Amino acid sequence: MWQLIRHGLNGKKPFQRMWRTHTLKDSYDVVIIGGGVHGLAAAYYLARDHGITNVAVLEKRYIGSGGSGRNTTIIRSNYLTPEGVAFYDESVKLYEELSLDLNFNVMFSQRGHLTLAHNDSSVRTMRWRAEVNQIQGVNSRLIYPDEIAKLCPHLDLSDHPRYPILAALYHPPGGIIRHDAVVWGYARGADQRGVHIHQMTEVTGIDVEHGRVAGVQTSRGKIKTGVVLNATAGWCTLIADMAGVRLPITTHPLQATVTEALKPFLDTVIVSGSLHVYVSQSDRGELVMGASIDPYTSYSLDSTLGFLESLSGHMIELFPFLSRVKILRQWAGVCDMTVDYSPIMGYTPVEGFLVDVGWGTYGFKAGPVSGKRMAELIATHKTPELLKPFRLSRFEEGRLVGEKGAASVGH
Ligand code: PYC
Repeated sequence: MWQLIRHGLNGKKPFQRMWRTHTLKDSYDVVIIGGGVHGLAAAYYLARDHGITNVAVLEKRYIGSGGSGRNTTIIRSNYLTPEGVAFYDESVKLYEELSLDLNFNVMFSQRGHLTLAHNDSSVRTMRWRAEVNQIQGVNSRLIYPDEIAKLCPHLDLSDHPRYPILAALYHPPGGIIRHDAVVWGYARGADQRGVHIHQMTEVTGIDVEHGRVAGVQTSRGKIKTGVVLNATAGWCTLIADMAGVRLPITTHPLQATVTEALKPFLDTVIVSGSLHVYVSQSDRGELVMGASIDPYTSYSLDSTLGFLESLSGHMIELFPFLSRVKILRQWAGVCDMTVDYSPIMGYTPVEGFLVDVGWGTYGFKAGPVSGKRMAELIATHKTPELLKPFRLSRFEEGRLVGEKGAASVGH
């Protein structure tokens, strides 16, 4: 506040930049490809927890311009697999402390998260999720229409809708966050500890010699390094191909949209797997909404009318009074999907080339934990327990982590 007033009065003195620009050095100890929440968090924890600061984060556009700036900002840990629940739970805990940790307000609003069940089989799945969550100490439980009505009185809870609401998985710690603030906070924290953040720096090749990473070629020159972390979303297979590593991933668009600002009425996050919608109300009053991934592989960031029509139809089934509300804007991101809806983290067959990829529609909520644990792996050369289930080799070992608690993937 005082800073704003001072700035207004002295007019000319610009705000201090949150991170600096640097010339690209010839070599770094660690090169992180991707300046989203995952790459920046990994850089931050490498520096903060392990004193590894000779680190470059390479971003082909501006930081947060990929999935980190395109998601619908939902944070939760009410997954189905024990591996997923433990992993995302650590992320929620890190997010709870993040404003203090970064000394930057990331506006985490733990307003509660409801996943609606419209038929007997989804009630069963929600009960199953609640039990897995509770066994692992995660606050989730099954609730019924009388309690749902108290949390969200505007939902159509009558018995006439095509998809009546029978129950919901209620997850009080879930909520939404300010995604740009998370990216900027991690960037500032990493920069303050000596990490170099290079925006507008595209990776064009990865040098591998005798099965080991030797360097990275970029649009601004070559870098020598022994450790490369692929923390990209959308283009992770293209980057891995440069190192000669094939990833079992396909890439799909995921669209989202917001309405005009409305008087606050929605205090929780609402998700319906059967209707393929999720919605929250932002602090500006807009409804932030999304649906399933587009059912075709593509790198397209186009918005389609088909998406908007089906999303609006489903939203009106849940909230009939929204039928006259206007759409303000629409956008898309690209999601790297694995067959088990779980990410891939850790070593690859190329020594020194690590991945933090396959984040589908669940990447933003995992940024802190993946950053922290990938940093630990790079620093200690020991795979943390939380990361082991998500190793690349699980696909050839047949040890998939079928994560049916992932949203917006239309199981
Ligand atoms: O997993 O909560 C989720 C989610 C919301 C939107 C996309 N994924």
